[in-house]
Amino acid sequence: MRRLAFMALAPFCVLLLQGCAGWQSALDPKGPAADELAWLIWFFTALCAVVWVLVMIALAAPLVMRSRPGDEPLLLDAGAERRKMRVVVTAVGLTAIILIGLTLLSFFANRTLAAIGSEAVLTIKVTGHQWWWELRYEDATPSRILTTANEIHIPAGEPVRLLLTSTDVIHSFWIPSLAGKLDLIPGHMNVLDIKADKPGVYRGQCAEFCGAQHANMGTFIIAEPRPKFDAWLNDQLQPAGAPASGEAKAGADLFLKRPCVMCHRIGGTPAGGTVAPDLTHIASRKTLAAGTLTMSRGNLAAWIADPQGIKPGSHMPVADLNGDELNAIVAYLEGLK
Ligand code: HEC
Ligand SMILES: [Cu+2]
Repeated sequence: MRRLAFMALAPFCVLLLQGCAGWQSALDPKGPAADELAWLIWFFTALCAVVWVLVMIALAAPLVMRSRPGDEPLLLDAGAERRKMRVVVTAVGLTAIILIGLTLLSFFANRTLAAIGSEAVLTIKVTGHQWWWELRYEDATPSRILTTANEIHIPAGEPVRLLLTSTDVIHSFWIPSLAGKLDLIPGHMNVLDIKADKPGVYRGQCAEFCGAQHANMGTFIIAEPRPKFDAWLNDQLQPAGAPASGEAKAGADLFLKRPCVMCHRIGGTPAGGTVAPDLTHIASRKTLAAGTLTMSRGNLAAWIADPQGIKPGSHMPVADLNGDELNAIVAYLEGLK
């Protein structure tokens, strides 16, 4: 019987545990902030589980205890009353101690989190938009300030400071494998320090309902070894490459003639819009529209042809392009590595 129950439950346990792993899980920590939080989660859960079991036993005990013959329920026994009183006082005292203890643990965990960014090597301003992430890599030299979107590259093993704000509604930045969540609030700057112990890709998600496409507001942290990160940053700081073919050249001209140019920036061209993702190196990103589509020629075309079908309500209008025009624009953007 027991074996049968085990066999029936095993698949669920495996599923449950699998749900705890992966590139977007607070229970699969990949950095010091997430480590601290995962430890808190497990400790709180274990302690509260023990308390819950004890309370359930205390509740069930009187139900199963038989009254002895000769017991007089209405007769007061001063000794027994005192004993019961002592049990209640002890339980209240223990509850207070546990609550204060857990509060202290949270307090010290917060101090650990705050200490991570004290030696931050890099500051990235993250601005939430409905429904994508604008990123600005700060630098004292203006020519080395990088603007990009949705995909956050960081050097692995080094603390990074994120400054979080928003232009429209409240969003929440959450990369569960690396840190806790923190709100992006219009007109206000929040500070979140993160560090990835090892190179890897960690998925994040807007964690505050921010409108129709809230669920399609993903982001990725790509932690790389220092030399690879530096190379990436240098590549990204370059202006967009010149169109490589006649078709791409036609696409570049079209891009500048169409409304695209009002919203999007492409470095090194007159396109200077700032209300939509910077497209200077769009083809170097792994996804489109904040994790909604994977990057490919087909998906680029699909997105430009019908952004409202793919992400209804998003702030990119459907452009009036014929097949050749669409192909030309895609050929151009596809070359912006
Ligand atoms: C009114 C402003 C606006 C116009 C005009 C516009 N876009 Fe966009 N575009 C956006 C916004 C906003 C997003 C982000 C949508 C999202 O992810 O929710 C976007 C996203 C994109 C993306 C994906 C970017 C990324 O980082 O994933 C591409 C590619 C793109 N637009 C190309 C174009 C092209 C080509 C045109 C012209 C035919 C165009 N856009 C016209 C606002 C605009
Ligand atoms: Cu959001």
